Amino acid sequence: TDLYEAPDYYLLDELLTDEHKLIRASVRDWVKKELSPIIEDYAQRAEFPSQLLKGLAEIGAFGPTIPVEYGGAGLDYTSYGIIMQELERGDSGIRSTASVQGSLVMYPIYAYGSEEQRKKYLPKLASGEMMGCFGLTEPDHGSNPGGMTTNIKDAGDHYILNGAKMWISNSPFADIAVVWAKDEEGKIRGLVVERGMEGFTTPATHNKWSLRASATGELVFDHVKVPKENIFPNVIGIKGPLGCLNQARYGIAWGALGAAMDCYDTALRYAKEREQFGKPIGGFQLQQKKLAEMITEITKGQLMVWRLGNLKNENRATPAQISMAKRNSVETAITIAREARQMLGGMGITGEYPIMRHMMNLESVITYEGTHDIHLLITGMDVTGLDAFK
Ligand code: TGC
Ligand code: FAD
Repeated sequence: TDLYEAPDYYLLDELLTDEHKLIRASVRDWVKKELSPIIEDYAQRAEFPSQLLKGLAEIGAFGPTIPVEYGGAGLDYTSYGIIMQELERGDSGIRSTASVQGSLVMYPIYAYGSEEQRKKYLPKLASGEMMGCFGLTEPDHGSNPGGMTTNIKDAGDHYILNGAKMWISNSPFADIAVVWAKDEEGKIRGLVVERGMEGFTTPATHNKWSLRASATGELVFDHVKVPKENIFPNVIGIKGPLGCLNQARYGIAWGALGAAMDCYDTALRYAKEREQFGKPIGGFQLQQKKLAEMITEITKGQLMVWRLGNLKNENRATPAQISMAKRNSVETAITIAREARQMLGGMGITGEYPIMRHMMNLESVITYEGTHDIHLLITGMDVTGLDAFK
């Protein structure tokens, strides 16, 4: 079981409640028993392990912060972060599925939806009976989602939706899609599109070298009739989708550190066992430098997300603070994955160890939910007051 003990160099466990530790133990246990034994095989075959959905719902990975009356667990943001950390120690793609369902589908329905929409969708999404996806990015508008061209036109009791979204996690199997589109006045609105609506298709994206165990696809809308009751009444403008991203990016800040921990754990154990030149490679200074830097960066990252969690619990975390943590954690994880991969020598490129899979997954994580560059520019704008985007 020592395989699954997280590095805790600064005794951060003392900052967690008993409930946090219980949640962590139950998710960690599930990852160890259900996810880790199968994930490499699914990633190699580029297939999403859909049998995990039920278990993900049971451990409370879908919308843990959503209130109990709507099927959520009503947990705090530290708990949410811990769940994402443990899932991503298993695989970034499985964490993605949970991020999308909770932060990008359930959150907007809860925060911007009508009472009818909340009651109709949230309990089923929490239980995994219904799966969702989030359509913001378009073929020509990724970092600049405000330029989107997907649009709705008023047609009496319904809207007519046209356009296309690209790179959408979970789209190939989702039952519903939270879609962002411009109305006739150019204002961004969010609406729920259901599988089966005429003119709505979700072609899968193939040939990915990253997040291979996660399903990615497009959303194509060809004159789709969407009932007016499916539009979110309580938000207008780009701040709607960006508000969802705050939730998901916060979870990724914790999650990516989980991937980093798994790479560090693996490299540390390997370095103590693998002998060359008559002694364990962990006894050579060059390998110790790598391990020492890894644990230092993980520890700094842990402190950052713990503090961010507290700010989030108090509703004081700013979007720019969340950007900084998302960027830092992913940078930490991807650097650690690359160093850890080298420490395993040739074995590091095989599926016998999780490192190469984490490393390739993190190439998506550093790009989605705002690229590394975009988050840097958000920090730059925050500290200077000058907008480098426009
Ligand atoms: P800008 O002019 O700066 O702001 C427009 C309005 O939005 C407000 N705002 C925010 N509100 C809430 N949360 C945030 N994070 C916000 N950021 C900005 C802002 O205050 C303003 O409000 P108001 O009332 O004054 O109008 O907006 P902009 O159009 O210039 O864009 C800024 C920029 C570039 C930072 C933003 O568009 C951005 O973050 N781009 C990156 C796009 C992105 O992250 N896409 C992610 C797609 S979803 C995804 O990747 C899912 S992966 C899923 C998985 O985990 O598998
Ligand atoms: P671009 O925006 O074209 O960026 C290309 C490069 O230009 C990047 O390096 C970027 O940093 C740089 N750049 C852009 N603007 C600037 C600037 N102003 N200054 C300096 N450099 C700049 N989207 C969804 O809506 N829902 C999902 O579920 C979803 N899931 C995803 C899953 C995967 C596996 C992937 C890979 C992506 C997913 N995305 C999703 C899309 C993701 O959010 C976008 O890929 C991301 O926002 C970047 O957009 P882009 O790919 O169009 O790159």
